[in-house]
Amino acid sequence: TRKKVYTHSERAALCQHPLTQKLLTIMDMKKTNLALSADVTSSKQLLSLADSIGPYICILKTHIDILDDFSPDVTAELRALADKHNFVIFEDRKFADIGRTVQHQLSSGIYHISRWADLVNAHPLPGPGIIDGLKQIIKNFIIISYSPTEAIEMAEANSDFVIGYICQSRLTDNPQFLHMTPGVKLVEGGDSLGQQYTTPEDVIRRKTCDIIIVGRGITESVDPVATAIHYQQAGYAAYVSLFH
Ligand code: 6AU
Repeated sequence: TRKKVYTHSERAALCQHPLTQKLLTIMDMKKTNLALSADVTSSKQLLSLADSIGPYICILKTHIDILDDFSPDVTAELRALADKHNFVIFEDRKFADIGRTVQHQLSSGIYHISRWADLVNAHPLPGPGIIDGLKQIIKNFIIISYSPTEAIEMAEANSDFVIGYICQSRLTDNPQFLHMTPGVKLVEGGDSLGQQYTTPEDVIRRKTCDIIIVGRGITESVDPVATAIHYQQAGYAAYVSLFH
């Protein structure tokens, strides 16, 4: 359990990293700890979700390589929507190779991720070279914590660059690091391919993580905007309840 619970605005003041400050300020101002995982394969659908749900989220998470009809216009429009609605774009690329290769994957190819993403993530598995490679090109990234010990070591050694973790429960009391949790639905359960779901309340209150990442719970609902508002309210109510 955490020793002290900080409000988003208290943490924004404590953090050094400009993107962490920006995210915590957005969370405070927009009253949201919801990240939308917009895992759709049509550009039109992606942009429509970003525009309609943008007001209720702090992060839009993309898998840009699943679009059937990608063009550079899509990422330009995503950037415009990020400015319009004030959210951060997180490309969930899960880099996992040697430094030189991840540099190319980040800045070259079809997607030119470093031109439009605020945030990317990486596996700690390949060792420090992955950090050094990414660091030369992009300013912000998150480590995936399938191996918590390595993830924490890497994050602490690179706190000018790493802003947090993808994890299922809080890994560290250090208020500089944001904890973001996928596998969230309003009702617990799973899918047919091994995904496990827990609730916003469980993630924010019991596991004391900071951000809920929600995909199909919103995108496959009958009314995605109304459902996103439900998740926003459930996630934020759980955060507010930490102070009572
Ligand atoms: O809510 P869902 O199940 O529709 O989507 C969950 C999203 C997907 C996954 O690629 C991602 O969260 N994810 C991740 C991330 C964010 O890195 C890690 C993980 O362990 N599990 C997971 O589902 O876009």
